[in-house]
Amino acid sequence: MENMTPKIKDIYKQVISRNPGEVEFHQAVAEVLESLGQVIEKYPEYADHKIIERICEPERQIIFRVPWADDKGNIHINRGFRVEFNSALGPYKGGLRFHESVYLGIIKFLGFEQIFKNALTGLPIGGGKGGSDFNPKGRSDDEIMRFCQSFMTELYRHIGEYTDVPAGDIGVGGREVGYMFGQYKRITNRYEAGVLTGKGLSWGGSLVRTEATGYGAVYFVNEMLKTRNDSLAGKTCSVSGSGNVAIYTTEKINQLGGKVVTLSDSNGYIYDEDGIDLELVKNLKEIERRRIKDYCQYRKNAVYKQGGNIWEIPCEVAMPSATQNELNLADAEILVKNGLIAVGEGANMPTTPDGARFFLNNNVLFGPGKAANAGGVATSALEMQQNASRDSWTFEYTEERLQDIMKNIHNSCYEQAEEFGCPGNYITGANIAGFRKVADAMISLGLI
Ligand code: NDP
Ligand code: 2IT
Repeated sequence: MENMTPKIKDIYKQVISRNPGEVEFHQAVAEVLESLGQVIEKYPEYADHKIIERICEPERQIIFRVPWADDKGNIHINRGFRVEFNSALGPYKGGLRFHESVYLGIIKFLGFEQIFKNALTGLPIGGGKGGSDFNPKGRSDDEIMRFCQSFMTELYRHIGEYTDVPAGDIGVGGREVGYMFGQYKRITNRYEAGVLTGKGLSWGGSLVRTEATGYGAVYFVNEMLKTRNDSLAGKTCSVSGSGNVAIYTTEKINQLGGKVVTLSDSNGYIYDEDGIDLELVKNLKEIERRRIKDYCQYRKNAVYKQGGNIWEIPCEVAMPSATQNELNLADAEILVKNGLIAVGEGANMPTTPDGARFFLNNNVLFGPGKAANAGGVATSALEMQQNASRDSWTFEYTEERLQDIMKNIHNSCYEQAEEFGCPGNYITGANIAGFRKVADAMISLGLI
């Protein structure tokens, strides 16, 4: 809060008192508002139109009951959410998260971030997010299906290809999107492919969507490195998580000549000094749905550290790709001491604010999530384009578009940071670039 102008600080205080207890949401709002002081000074119309106050208030918030029965017939009640945050630039767009930690504050932080991220892509998508406190771990396929069907039985009335287009996030991948799309189609009697993204390739999905977040994050890091005449080739990299984003981050780093030596899950991390064997990881995680520690059964040089701190492993590039606040100030200090030069946030808000500040103060290239991980949602928007034209593009063409989009995002963050007097600060650059796009559209659309 110390970096906010007095006027913006007042707005922030109101956000806290209107949304009590939602600490992740407060954190995400603070990070954006800290970047906006000079913007409001230079463009007073944003203040006249109360854009900041309006942007912090979701357009609509939906909370609903999700009842389902497990394989033994026991009944469970979960809570479902969809926060439709901002539709100035297009239909609400953003993933669904199924994780036991989900509550309104997490969905709101993710939805808020999504507004600016989606604006940065340059594609016509507004911001939203949803999910449930459902814990999918250890659940059978049938249980997952019943849960997804129950979830969609309420959600279907709120979404649509011109209204709100969900996709995956933590705990929601191709399998879950399939069950939800099936239920949507059944209830509505409409094959409305553009209502969800992250679909299977044989029924309306896009090539590269599965890879897009990880690939895009690596492209972003490579663009940052280019500004210092450097590249990923030969770099030792640490990636956290072992889900969708972590796997395809690892794949693209390998393709660009870097070496990933770690992966993790919520129980611990693996360290493989020879470089992660990605085919083994894909088999364990994507096909067999096992834990990352099992990797060490097949790779004798690899070690597993239960409950360990992944950021203790020396690396030049760190790509936190698991969850929010997984990298704190103490971790940042260790990483910098060990020779870190760049961070690309594959996850949403994985670095704590003091950790991020430490990186900036120590000349580490820092790609914030809303810019670095925008490749996933950007490719979702490409999936929507293909659905609208009933077309499907090749892998090469789609990947080329993704790469262009990531370059453009990098350049607009870089340029906005320069324009507003903080060169190399991609946090401020991303916040300002995203904010201005949405703010200008909101003014044009009138007081709605
Ligand atoms: P997955 O469900 O595929 O994988 C999540 C990974 O993160 C798992 O390894 C999981 O471990 C770990 N993880 C989740 N929660 C926690 C936690 N509380 N503490 C420690 N580890 C945790 O999700 P994704 O890979 O899709 O998402 C990862 C991150 O990337 C999230 O922040 C998401 O919001 C973000 N993101 C995802 C996009 C996408 O397209 N999928 C797009 C942009 C951002 P475990 O199995 O033990 O839970
Ligand atoms: O955080 C994110 O950008 C996502 N989970 C992807 C959202 C999407 O609509 O593809």
